[in-house]
Amino acid sequence: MTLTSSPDTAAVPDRARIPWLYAVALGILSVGAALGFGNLVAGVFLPSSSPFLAVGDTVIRFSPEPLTEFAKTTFGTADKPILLSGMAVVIAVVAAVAGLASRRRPGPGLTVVVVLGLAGTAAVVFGPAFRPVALVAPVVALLVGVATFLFLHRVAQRPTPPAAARAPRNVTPAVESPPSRSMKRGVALGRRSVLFGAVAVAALAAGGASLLLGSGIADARRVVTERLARVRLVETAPPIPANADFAALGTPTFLTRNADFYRIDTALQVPQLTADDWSLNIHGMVGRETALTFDDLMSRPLVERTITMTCVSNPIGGELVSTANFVGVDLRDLLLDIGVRPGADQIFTTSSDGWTTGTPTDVVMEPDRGAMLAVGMNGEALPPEHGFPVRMLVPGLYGYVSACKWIVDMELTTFGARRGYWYQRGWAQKAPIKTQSRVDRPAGFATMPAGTVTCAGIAWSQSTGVGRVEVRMDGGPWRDATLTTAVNGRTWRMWRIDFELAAGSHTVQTRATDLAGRTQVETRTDPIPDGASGWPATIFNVT
Ligand SMILES: Nc1nc2c(c(=O)[nH]1)N[C@H]1C(S)=C(S)[C@@H](COP(=O)(O)O)O[C@H]1N2
Ligand SMILES: [Mo]
Repeated sequence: MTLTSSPDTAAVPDRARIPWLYAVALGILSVGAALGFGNLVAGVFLPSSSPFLAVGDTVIRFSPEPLTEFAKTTFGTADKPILLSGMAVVIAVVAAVAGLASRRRPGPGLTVVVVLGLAGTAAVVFGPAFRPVALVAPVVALLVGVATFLFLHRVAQRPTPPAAARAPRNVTPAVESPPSRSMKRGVALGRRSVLFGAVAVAALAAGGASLLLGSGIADARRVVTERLARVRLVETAPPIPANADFAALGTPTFLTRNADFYRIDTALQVPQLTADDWSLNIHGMVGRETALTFDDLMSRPLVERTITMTCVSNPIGGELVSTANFVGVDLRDLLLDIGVRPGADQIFTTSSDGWTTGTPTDVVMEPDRGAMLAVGMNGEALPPEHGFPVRMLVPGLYGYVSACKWIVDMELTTFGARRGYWYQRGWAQKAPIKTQSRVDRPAGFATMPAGTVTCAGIAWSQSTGVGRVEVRMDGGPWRDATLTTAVNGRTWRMWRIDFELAAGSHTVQTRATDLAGRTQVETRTDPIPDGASGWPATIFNVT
């Protein structure tokens, strides 16, 4: 017996060896069809039940902290597309190997397809917010994967229908000669490629259609935006003065457009929660347990506040800081109504995708802190990426200990009783925002013309406010920069200053001091565990 059997000599036609290219395609198409249909079905039933995204979420949840930190700081907001692409490559390689392992018998490859399917199902089942309906998508994906694999395996192994079935028995060879071998080949390739191609198109169509399935969030947001336009605010944010930034010199604009607002979260797929579906369960050490609907929230007095948010992961000079006008309910007032029992030192919040954090109760209950449950951002409903329909905000605390997006649960408890997501991963339990400054102009390693060189940037110290920014060139004496009009203590403030500089390499450094007289710390530390410190230094050239 030979290892390679030609179609003519194979005793058992379905043991024919599949050409390697078809074997690779067999594996990839089976798994691709499974993922495409899994995504489509998830889109119809429950978006968070997509097996592919659930596996991604699981990868994030179990990634060691240094890896996630590396991903966040290296790729920023692109970390998620990069993770998903990486996963797609790994899965494609595994699928190709599965195909190659099944060039004769379907068994080995089929096993791999089933294992992948079960992994996707497990990721959904053990995900943060499992509901039985979430099983539909991964189970459909598994079945589609198995069926596609078996179907394509047959197609690949039986390129042509058996000769006997094709050629009429009693036709004389002289009249109609049997197809030559090369012709048979052509027919085989044709049929096989057509069927493989059809499966590829179906898988892509299913995957593509899942993207088109609007989640209804756009409509739900429009309704909330219109509602917000009609409400009477009990507290409005004063208009931002025209000279509140040095955007013409390269600082950010005072208010950050929603599309430009920095985004940090662990959600691979933005939770698809509508205002109608939303409710917030407030329980634990409270006066009376309360379940708030969106209407309940909107019927409370609504306030508008201009707040600068900062991420603890922001490195010196980093971009993870933005400012917006937020509309929502005053959180202190709400908690005073509900009642907080003595000893409840932690407000533990959970998002609809299972992320958690703990915020110090005493900070939220400070009369001037301005903590809120926000529903609006810069004149619109919260964008889905920023927590639609409701998120929490506490000026002066880094986002990871205060700013729960897609918030659905609030438990008044103690710090001893529950540990939030990032605290479990080595970050500080409490994290007030550190006074910081940043140089926006000149950009690092920029070349500026000799003479008067204008430097400009931002500084923040929520929720005290920036009182002073000092700047020095090449280690020289500190000079006071000109500051923009202060908007409020919860927001950043921009600065500018001119230097007369000769040609050569220069280094500009800044340090901010808040209105309570606390100066930005000189010692450089990493973001972990409670935020980066140190004076920024920007090197540039003058010619
Ligand atoms: N549900 C949820 N909320 C979250 C997070 C998250 O991962 N999940 N990340 C927090 C962190 S670390 C920050 S800095 C802020 C960022 O809010 P933004 O994306 O709206 O700028 O959200 C916070 N709220
Ligand atoms: Mo953050």
